[in-house]
Amino acid sequence: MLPRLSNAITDHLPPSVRRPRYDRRAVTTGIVHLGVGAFHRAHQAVYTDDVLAQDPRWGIVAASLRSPETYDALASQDSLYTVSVRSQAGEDLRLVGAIQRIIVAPRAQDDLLDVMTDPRVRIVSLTVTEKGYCHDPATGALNEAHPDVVHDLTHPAIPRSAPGFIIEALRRRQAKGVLPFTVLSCDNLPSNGQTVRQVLTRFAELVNPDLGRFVANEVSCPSTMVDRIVPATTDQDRARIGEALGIEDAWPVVTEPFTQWVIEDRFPQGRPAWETAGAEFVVDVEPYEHMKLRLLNGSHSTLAYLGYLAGYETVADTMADPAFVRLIEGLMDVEVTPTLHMPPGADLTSYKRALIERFKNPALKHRTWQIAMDGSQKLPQRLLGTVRDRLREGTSIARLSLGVAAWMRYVTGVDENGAPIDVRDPMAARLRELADRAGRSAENLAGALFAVREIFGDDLPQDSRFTGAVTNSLKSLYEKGAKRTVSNLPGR
Ligand code: CS2
Repeated sequence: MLPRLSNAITDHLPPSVRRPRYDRRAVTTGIVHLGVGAFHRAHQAVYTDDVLAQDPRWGIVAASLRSPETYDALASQDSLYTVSVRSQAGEDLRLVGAIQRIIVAPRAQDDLLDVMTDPRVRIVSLTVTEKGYCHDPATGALNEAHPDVVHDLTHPAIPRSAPGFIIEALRRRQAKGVLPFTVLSCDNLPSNGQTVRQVLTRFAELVNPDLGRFVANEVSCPSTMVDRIVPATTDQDRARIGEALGIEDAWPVVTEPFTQWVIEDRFPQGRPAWETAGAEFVVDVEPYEHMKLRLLNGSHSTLAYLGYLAGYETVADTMADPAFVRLIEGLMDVEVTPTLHMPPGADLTSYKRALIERFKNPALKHRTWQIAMDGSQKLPQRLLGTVRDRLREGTSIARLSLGVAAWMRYVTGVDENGAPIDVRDPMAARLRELADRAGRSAENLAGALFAVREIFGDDLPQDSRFTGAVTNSLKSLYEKGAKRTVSNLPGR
């Protein structure tokens, strides 16, 4: 049995393993992070870990809003964990100490709200995934009928949702005369700062108009573009990393060498010098965010649905098929790139070349099934915004439509061999019911799904160029299957 990771044991690690270069006991809490998943631990927490060596005021108290899993794994190892960076070149291990402690929100609302009210906390950051914002994905507006929103408005002291915690904490800060924190969304949403701001302002208005004005006028919500591929950790990862460390880490995170963080510099109460760790501060994040959501995440979702249907387990497996590489290159070059408006100096050609290599990284086991999750929340910003821009220009949408059709085929819940698909999506039940009623007819299925307004809005179902292209692709998926449909696509 290996000894368990803890503060006391870090001196016994192999010398090649980097560890916190600061005294963890001297760190104070400056950030509360909601959503302590693998992505946060391999991204923002690493940038913050770098900064803590110069400035100990930015320790992170991280909360999980749902399951106690991360707490259960990390609490008894002093919230320390390993970040493994994997590529064909090998594996680089590093211990991260930026997270001071973890709170399981559903059983400790008071504890979390107390920390969020502490004047030393100046940033509340979030990675709660698209669905955690309780918004309508097509419009970005707060979904006032969302069960968690309804709950949090009637029980403000024991919130469930991220907006519920933030608004109650801001209300308490306002009542005590404590300046508000900056809200930093690190999720893959379009204009994530504006989206979170819109959701929070409306939520606060529903609590009371004065709080609504306070949030609208006093709370800064800079937008960010975050990028690092972080697949779910596997038992194999745990075993391999444990062996390399000579120490058991109950939940290491595994990621790629690439990392990027572009942030709008609007932090009235101050912020860590994340630029010293490689983050880029800009006035307007939107062009970077479009670039990333449309090129990376749009390709990812397309690969996830088509790759899964074609029987591929991981993104790397899918990208080992040259027909899929051609599809993604065509999608990026022909259909996405003309919709992007980058600042001078941005090099899209190398960005795209690097993306293809990142997707091919065989050392990462990024399951197509994992990326396929929550498609109803992802499609609008990953594919449909691009579709709208293309339709406005009157240009082709063949590959974008195939991605949308593959999502439709996927949410039927039955794969090409008749086996069940475990569809994870907040709308899964509704989508499944529509699919069951439609049967195996591409026209019926596409027609039923186009009517889901939260995804397609009011405009797209009216445009026969879009509905026609998606329906044709769906027909091909039913008749020929995903592999042949992709192979039959023309080149760039
Ligand atoms: C992925 C993203 O799971 C998904 O939907 O597309 O998590 C992706 O890996 C990250 O956005 C990369 O930065």
